Amino acid sequence: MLQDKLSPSMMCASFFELAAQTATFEKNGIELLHIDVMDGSFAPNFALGVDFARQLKQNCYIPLDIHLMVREPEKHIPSFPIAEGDIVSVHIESTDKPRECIEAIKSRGARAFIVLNPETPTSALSELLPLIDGVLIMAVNPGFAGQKMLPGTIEKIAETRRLLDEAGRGDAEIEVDGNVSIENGIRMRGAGANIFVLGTAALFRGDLEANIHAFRDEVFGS
Ligand code: S6P
Ligand code: MG
Repeated sequence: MLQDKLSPSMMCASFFELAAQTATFEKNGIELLHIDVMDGSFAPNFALGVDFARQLKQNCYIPLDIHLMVREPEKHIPSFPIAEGDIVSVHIESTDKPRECIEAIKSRGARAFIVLNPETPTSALSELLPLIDGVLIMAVNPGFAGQKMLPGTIEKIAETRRLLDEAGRGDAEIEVDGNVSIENGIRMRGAGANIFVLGTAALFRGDLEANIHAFRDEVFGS
């Protein structure tokens, strides 16, 4: 069974308390830090970027989970400070060169995930199944925190898990992003997700440490 992992969405963090918040994540064994990168075109907003990722890399030992919501990601992957243990996710619609992106990510020792938007069918993955390390499934349209999970998300997680398993890729992970509350997280995990991006729905409100414990208790049963 794949290891359950938490990946706090850093665009929801308090920039005024970043050092304290990342220290809390280290202390509580948080597995990944989710970094949303947008270009105002592929996704209708701007969020985090290369310099922010670099600062996190220099000041915190938790691996990075870089979510690229930009056109032509192949042009930007070389700028990011990635290494072994990090994840970089690329939207299938954002590039004509998904194989080049996957290779560029893997050549740096990082792990390559393909992202499926709510509207994107799982069939978009087919030729890439042997090459990828995981799939990031969007439960909301890219751009903003605080949205509601779209219908069909749970079924899509289950279908993706089935496709991966049938392709002999039981080792490939499924990450889910958007409105990962405790209630939704239980259903997402039941369908086969093992990496959970936590934003405003479950983490960045009130006491971070208590929220981490509550999510692990209720969703992972640990
Ligand atoms: C959305 C972005 C996400 C959000 C996250 C917020 O474009 O990719 O990573 O930051 O979904 O979480 P929540 O719980 O506020 O939906
Ligand atoms: Mg994201």
